[in-house]
Amino acid sequence: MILIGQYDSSFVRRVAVALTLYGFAFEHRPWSVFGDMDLIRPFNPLVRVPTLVLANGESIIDSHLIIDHIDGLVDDDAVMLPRAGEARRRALGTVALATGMADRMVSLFYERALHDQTSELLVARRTAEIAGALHALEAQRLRAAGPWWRGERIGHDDIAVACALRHLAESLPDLWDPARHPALAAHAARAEALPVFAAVSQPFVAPA
Ligand SMILES: N[C@@H](CCC(=O)N[C@@H](CS)C(=O)NCC(=O)O)C(=O)O
Repeated sequence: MILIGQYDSSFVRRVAVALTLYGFAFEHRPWSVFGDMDLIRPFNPLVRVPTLVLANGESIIDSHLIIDHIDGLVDDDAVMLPRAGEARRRALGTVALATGMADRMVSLFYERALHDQTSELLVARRTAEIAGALHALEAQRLRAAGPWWRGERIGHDDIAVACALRHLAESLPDLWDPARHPALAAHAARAEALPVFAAVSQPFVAPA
């Protein structure tokens, strides 16, 4: 398997953390969606990361689909998401909130960085959406008593939130105040202290 994309993307990072925790060997191509567009395009016409290239040459695009694929390769006792039922729906809801917030972060970052004239309307909308997602995630984390969202074992929901928070703190630092979201800050610190998060990391690089 080949994983394309840089670890400053929370989407790429959550896939790499999951692959590593599951013990899957993979090659990493830290290609940039700006500097390495021509390298990425043959594997993903949308030129987005993460893209996972399988041994048969098939590409899987989008972190959700990649994680769905690798979850299908592991045993029930190892999988980091409930297979069915209300627990699955809730965990996926947390993943959707965290990755949806990251989508809004990417949109806001591009709006600020790539447009000569930014849309104040869009900036205001994205800023409010990110604040709303942080508020909702903080409330969820406060309700979760254990070390991780669903108890003693780390899951895709925990990984998605931690990766999104690091991505936020580095790409849009003015929007992240740990003092306003202490439960999320503690969650991020617990995740970032794990060897896998240290190994799968890269400081944020703005598009040149
Ligand atoms: N829904 C996608 C989002 C992936 C995404 O937005 N990746 C960004 C990097 S953080 C990207 O490829 N941006 C390039 C672009 O949109 O042109 C996923 O979960 O994989």
